[in-house]
Amino acid sequence: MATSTTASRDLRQYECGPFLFSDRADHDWYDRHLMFDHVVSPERASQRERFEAVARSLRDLLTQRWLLTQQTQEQANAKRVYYLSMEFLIGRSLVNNIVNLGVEQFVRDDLTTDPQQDWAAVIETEPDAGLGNGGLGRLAACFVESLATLQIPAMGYGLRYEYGIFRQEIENGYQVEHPDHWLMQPDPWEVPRPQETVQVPVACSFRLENGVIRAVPGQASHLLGVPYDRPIVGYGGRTINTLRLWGASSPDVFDFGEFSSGDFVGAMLDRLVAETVTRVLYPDDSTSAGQALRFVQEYFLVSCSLADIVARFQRSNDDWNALPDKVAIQLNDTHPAMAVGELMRILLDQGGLGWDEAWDITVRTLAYTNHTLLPEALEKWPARMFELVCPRLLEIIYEINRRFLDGVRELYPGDNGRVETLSLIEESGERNVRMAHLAVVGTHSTNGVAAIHSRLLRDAVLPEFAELFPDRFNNKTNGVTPRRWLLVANRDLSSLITEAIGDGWITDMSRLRELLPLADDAGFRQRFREAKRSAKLRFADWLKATTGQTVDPDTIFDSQIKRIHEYKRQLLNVLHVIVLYNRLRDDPTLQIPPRTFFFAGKAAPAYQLAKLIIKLISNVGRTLDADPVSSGRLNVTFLPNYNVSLAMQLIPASEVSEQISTAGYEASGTGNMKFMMNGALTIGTRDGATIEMAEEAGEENFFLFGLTADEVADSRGWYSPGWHYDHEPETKRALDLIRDNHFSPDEPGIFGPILDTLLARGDYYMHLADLTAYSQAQQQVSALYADPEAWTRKAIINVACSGKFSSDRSIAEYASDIWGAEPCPVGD
Ligand code: 26Q
Repeated sequence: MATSTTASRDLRQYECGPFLFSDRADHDWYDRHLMFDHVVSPERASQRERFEAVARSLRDLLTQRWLLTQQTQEQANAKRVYYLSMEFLIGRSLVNNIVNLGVEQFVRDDLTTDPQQDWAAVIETEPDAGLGNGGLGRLAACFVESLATLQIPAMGYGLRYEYGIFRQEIENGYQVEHPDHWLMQPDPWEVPRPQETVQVPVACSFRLENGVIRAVPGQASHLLGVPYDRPIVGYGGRTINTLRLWGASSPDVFDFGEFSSGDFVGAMLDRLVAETVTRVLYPDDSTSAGQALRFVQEYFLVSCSLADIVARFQRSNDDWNALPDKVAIQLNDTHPAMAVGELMRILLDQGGLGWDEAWDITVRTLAYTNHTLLPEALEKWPARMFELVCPRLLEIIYEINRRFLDGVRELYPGDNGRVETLSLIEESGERNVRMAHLAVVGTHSTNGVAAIHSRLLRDAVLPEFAELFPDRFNNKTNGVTPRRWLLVANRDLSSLITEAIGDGWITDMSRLRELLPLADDAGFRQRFREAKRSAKLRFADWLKATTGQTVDPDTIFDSQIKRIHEYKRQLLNVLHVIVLYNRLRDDPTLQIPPRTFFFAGKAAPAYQLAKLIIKLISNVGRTLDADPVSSGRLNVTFLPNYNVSLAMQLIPASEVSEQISTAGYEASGTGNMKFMMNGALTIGTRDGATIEMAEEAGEENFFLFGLTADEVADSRGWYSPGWHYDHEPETKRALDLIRDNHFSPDEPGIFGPILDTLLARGDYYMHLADLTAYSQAQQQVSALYADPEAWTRKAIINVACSGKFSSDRSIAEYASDIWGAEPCPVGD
């Protein structure tokens, strides 16, 4: 690293976006941060210290633009979008910020001039901010980036979990969870704003009893919500929006009385309990276990965010009726659905409005996105939790329900069944609030995240609501940001695209269609293959360096990377691998193009079967490696600790994308889109957004197979996995091989629960129904791969037709159809 001011440091010499610079000629920010922030001599600075110094220099660089964005939006008094989400799966920010700011040249020339410095290693020291479980959290992160790129005044609100999604290690094939203390070292991107702390009233207080935190009903207290702001840089660096994450704290540092009397733990308790609220992300992505702490987290997010939104609104407006014209609040699933009650509370109790006026404003301000059809994921909260923590919200929810059901009775006299179905309150057993019902009734828009999902939501999950509110139900097909998932993740392919059609695609992905004619150009196909090859080599090097695992780039790279869940059917993939293995055992001379089957994903810590699936994948991998008949020809690799950074490495290198959920269960999927943009071919079911991807590219460029969602639903009554076992020899042999402990000689019987779900318990996700069709589709994949020209042609067509799946398109649709929000350009 150059520590002297040899080169001119004047930023104005660079083409680096619309920045404002002070008149100082001396811009050696990096050197200053490196030395002064940590009081370390630059030659001896660690990689981590170097990362922090680069990040802090970039923050300096973007500060004035960030402030200007806020001023511009405030002065314009433009309508603002607030995206409320319990999860933001951000990943690393350094390279994305450099690229979106357009300062690569500056960073290269000025910050990275030391030939000794290993910049790849510096980049790797940034923690992967894992404040989310999977798709829903990553979608929120893509959406805030697109909002900034489209220059829409917007803010994300979430929680500043001290521990993100756990770090996964694989020991002897088993998942082991470790805490992810990502904030151990100060995060250079966040700006704490203690002056803007908000109070969250809580109707109980807490005490420690034998090491367990217990609520004391009736003794009111409050929590503090401290904002930590992160810059969200739009592409081109013009708009820099804010992601505000709330950290929980308590008003009193400690009780001096207790401290003096020697009760040190008691003296610190309030603070301990308060900080527990944002200590850790719940690592479940599909079950709502009804934990009290999760309830408090949701309430805390809603209470802090609405207080902040309302304060912001009141700075420029004095009429509550203007709220829906100035504020649009999007609820990311039902997790923040208490916002319906909380906004009503503010309007009634603080604003002094009447019920009807308050209700009209609330409904017009809020909108709700549903992300799942799995019944076990639909949130219900016991009324007693509301009573304990926020009884006024419960009172308001009861009143919403009373008025709503009065209306229903008027429309459907005597139809008590319908009243029970629609009620916001579940009355059988313990009283529960049905959060999805609250969200539909209390908002003006309910959207699904892919066409098929929105249709099923309307027709199968909430038909009675759709009948009442037909205009509220709509679809917004998901998208992903092409900056992170193509431009940054895949430099080879993105350069090739830019060379061919210019760089307009970066902010207008529909332009990718201009690549279509090049699918028939042999020279372009050659270069496209070279880009894929270099991504494969880069991945192999990266994997070797970070985990020590080796992979053979001369094999087909086939990837299934996502949370481990039965409905996603990692088991179907493994069963097919075992089918291929049996074929090789029968005939070792069989020609099968060598493949590496990559798996990666985390299982919820309490989801035993998902954890056993990881063990099966690992053991199959080990067995096939050790068997000369399959070694080097069928490789199964489980990559530990799937996160955003791993996805950014593996997706560009992948040739086959596995999207094989039971039709009707994957709401959309977003990984599917990332693979498509990066030139992988998809083998998949007609589920989620995969259907729309195949529509865009043409089914002839996809490998679609298996039951449709309607067929799955129709066969529920009579489907019998045993029939497939009895009548399909390859299915039987694959299952028998597992049963005979071929993959578990040292732990006989361990895969019993997997065989049980597939055979004894009815195979709910219909693996066996689809196995034959899947194997046939896989055979077509192998056959096509043997013809590189035909393969590449389809891959290019896929990239060219992936434009629809940019989150810019999704956000533009939300902005015009749901939010009524418009760009607010930030000038120079
Ligand atoms: C709820 C209550 C208590 C604890 C945890 C939860 C919880 C947390 C996360 C429930 C669900 C989730 C996450 C769901 C999710 O990621 N859904 C995915 O959303 C993507 C974006 O729309 C879709 O592409 C995926 O299809 C969908 O599975």
